[in-house]
Amino acid sequence: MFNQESYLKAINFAALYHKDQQTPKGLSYLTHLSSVAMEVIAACNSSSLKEVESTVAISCALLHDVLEDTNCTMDNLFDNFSEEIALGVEALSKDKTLETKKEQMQDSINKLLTQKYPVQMVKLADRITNLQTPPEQWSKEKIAEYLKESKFIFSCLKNSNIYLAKRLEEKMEDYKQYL
Ligand SMILES: [Mn+2]
Repeated sequence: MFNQESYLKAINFAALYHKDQQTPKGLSYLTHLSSVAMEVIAACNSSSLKEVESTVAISCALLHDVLEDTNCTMDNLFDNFSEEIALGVEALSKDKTLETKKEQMQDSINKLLTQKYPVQMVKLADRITNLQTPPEQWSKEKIAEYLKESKFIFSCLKNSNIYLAKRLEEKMEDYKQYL
């Protein structure tokens, strides 16, 4: 079980910063954040995580794009959430000063590997959520590249949660239909 008040605090905070941001398909960005949180909640339930671990995982799920996509700073996170959550969100964020997407992904994985499993789980849940039908404008090459990157994420972080690892594996298998 997790703490419902923490969920409300995190989703309200995220909504305030993401404002009218949309997904590549034109949906409210909150659909992405709540879907990632939904995957994490399902995993927490089936893996009997402690309440404190679930709260870190679910809060990080709701906040995972707030540094990357909005003007929210680490100070804003530290003012509102525990150190574990703030540093978890930081590890889940790409360093956009790094030149290539590949370097950004490698750096993010390296940071995540220094974090506990509840934070690492969020990256698996994020990728599960992002493996829905690809946007129409994506080329076959881009789709293949995305699948390859997903396999890399899976191989690095699969030990964080067996339920999410299995779900990601199934999603990647299903995604091959778009190649
Ligand atoms: Mn995301």
